[in-house]
Amino acid sequence: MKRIVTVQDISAVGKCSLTVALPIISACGVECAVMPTAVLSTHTQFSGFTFHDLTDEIAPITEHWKKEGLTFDAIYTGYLGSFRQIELVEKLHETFGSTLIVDPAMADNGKLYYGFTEEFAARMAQLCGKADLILPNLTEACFMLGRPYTETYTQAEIREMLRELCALGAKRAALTGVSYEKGKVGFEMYDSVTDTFSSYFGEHLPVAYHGTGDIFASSCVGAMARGKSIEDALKVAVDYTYECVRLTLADEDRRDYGVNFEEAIPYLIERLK
Ligand code: PXL
Repeated sequence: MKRIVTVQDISAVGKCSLTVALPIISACGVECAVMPTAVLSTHTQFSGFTFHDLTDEIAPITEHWKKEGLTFDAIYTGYLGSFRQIELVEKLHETFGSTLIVDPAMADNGKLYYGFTEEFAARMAQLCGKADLILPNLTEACFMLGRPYTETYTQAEIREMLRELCALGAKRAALTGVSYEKGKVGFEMYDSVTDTFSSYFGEHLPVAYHGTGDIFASSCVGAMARGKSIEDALKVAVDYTYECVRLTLADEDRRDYGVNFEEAIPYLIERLK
């Protein structure tokens, strides 16, 4: 069985970061070790959330894992809250040398999340430069490239951005939430190793739920660890994320802060067969 480690916060309520990465990656049949970076009462889109930083735990945990001779097939990072956490992730990567997958979770809909700055986005771009695969949405890509955010774009513009993202140093960049046609949404990826583009689109439901980026990245990582090619893993992520949103809309008791990813887990398991 493959073992990966994911580095992100625990938002106790909010259906994002570790509370989705751990169940989704486990459901894929992959061991998911966790490096929790902070504990929050909820994600930062709620008001009045509590926050307890765990940055000081990262180096000792890394040291212990090293002493135990542990190895990881991949390191997957999500929401990181500070410059120091990025630096410690770089150390973790130097220590274990595994495949690095970075979801630079820090912005959406043209805006940075609470607490982030343009300087942080520039530092995140440096971490992305060390990755085998990065999974930004369009807003995150624009902040990392210092480009203005626009809601409309052509495929040529997306491809230009993907080349620029790989010019940061990332081997492969997949832009998520890409839509060239009304009613369709998916990814476009550039693989700088093979100099090829690929894309895939599913049905676009006219809603925006928080946490879908984390669900997309987690299912992609799980599918890769199960032996799917990166392109096929990204397709699994598109289909699973769609299924999560579809089931959420069908649920009269749905929460407004996240999607019913749990209900879609049987679909994910089937989709991986
Ligand atoms: O889903 C990204 C995310 C993760 N963790 C925390 C967040 C957010 C988005 O706002 O606030 C704490």
